[in-house]
Amino acid sequence: AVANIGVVGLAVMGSNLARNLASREGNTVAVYNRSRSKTDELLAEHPEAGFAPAFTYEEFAATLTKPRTAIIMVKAGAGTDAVINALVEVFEPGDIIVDGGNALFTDTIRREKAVRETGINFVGAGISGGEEGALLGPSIMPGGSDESWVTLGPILKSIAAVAEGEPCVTHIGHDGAGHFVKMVHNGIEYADMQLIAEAYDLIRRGTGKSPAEIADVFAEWNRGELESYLIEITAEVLRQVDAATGQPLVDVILDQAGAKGTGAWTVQTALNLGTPVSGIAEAVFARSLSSHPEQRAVSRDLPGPSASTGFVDDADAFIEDVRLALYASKIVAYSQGFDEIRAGAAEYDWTIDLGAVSKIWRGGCIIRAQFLNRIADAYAEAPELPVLLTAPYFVEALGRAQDSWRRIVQSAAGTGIPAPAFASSLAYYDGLRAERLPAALVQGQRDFFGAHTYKRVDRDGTFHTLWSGDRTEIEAEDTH
Ligand code: NBP
Repeated sequence: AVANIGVVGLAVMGSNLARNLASREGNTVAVYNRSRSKTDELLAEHPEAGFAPAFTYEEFAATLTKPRTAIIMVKAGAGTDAVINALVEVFEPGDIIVDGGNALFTDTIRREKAVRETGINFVGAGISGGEEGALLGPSIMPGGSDESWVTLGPILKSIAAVAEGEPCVTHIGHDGAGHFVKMVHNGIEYADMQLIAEAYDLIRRGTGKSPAEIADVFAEWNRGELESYLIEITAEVLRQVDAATGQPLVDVILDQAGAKGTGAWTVQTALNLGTPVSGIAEAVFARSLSSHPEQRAVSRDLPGPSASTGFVDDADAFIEDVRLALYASKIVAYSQGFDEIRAGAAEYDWTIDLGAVSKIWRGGCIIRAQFLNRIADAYAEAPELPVLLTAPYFVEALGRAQDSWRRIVQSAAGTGIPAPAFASSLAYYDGLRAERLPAALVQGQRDFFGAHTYKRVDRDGTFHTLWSGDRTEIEAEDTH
């Protein structure tokens, strides 16, 4: 046995992670892939890494020092189960199996339970940052037991991205906690991308500026409170010119956004938890809407607004309004995401340090941004904060932004430019603020057709109105 860590699955993510591990002092990395060709290729291309190759699971186990530690980087789903089953056969109690793929957290909970019975530790770890992150330093969100963190912590810290001197990894919580947090990270990423896309669309259609000019706007924004990786790459994408046609690349890319499913998981899970992640949901649905060309084709001639849809009078003022609307909506999206993590922790009995989560997202991952420091500050001050956006810093920012935010949502609606994530974030904000919600009327309707009962503002108890009788009110059993 020569290797202190192993990687199973040598496609782009696994081979980059293996190279990252091998580049760290003191590591010898065992590598295994189902089809031999990927292993051979990696060895040939990276002799400097000093990999210890294995061509069967038995060899892989024999190559690893005890307690054996292996990171699985295969296609999430059946592939993960196949590899886990194979490793359980050749590993021993005390060894550690890490799934670094994008597993659904409920799969991770199931796998952890099954593997634990063999005495082997199982850790589901969300790894963010794409192929470059895997190679140079990802943000890592490991779940699993406290014991496995003792062995795994130093290894993961050595390969993670570093933000402000701190490694972008922390033990998130037990069993599925890491993959849950990674899922919500991806959901927030969907929302952030959609909000940026809406900002671009509003500026383009509102001011007539070219993509290259809008690239300059984003580059400028990236020097202020919106500073983030996503804003930075947005400027780069908008500046790109298509070599074949000489047009802006963004104008020749088909406008149908793809998705790999983690955004949908975030929303499905939020629905189960009863957590309103409306900004994330709008982002997922905006991608779905874009990807139905047949529906869009038959809808093209639907009537639009009768008001003039000419360019705005003061482009600079409009752009500043869009910037503030983007910032406010972004605060809402992150607040909703952290709300989902809190709800998930309560449901699945995890202790999750929300401030620590925001800190490990400052580097290595797609949503990395200065902004995350503000979230860390908010939770440092009030760890049990029930709504992130009520932290003093965000209250101030929302107060500063809200007039602009309202103007932009109004102007989007008035001119027929779809801005679903901007609009729903504002509606969420106003819903939270409302002294009274029309939920009272919904309760009345539910009582009318289903005798679902209601509570009163002025008396304890549960009540039902005899709608089909004399319409007097009676005390009722609490049914729902
Ligand atoms: P893929 O998701 O494309 O998976 C390919 C790998 O899975 C190959 O090594 C393949 O082996 C192996 N595999 C399959 Br498929 N079925 C297997 C089985 N039954 N037994 C053993 N191995 C099997 O690779 P990737 O893009 O490198 O992603 C790896 C993981 O990382 C995924 O879970 C992904 O969701 C996650 N992730 C990806 C990114 C990203 O930016 N790409 C970011 C973050 C997380 P073979 O060579 O023999 O076919």
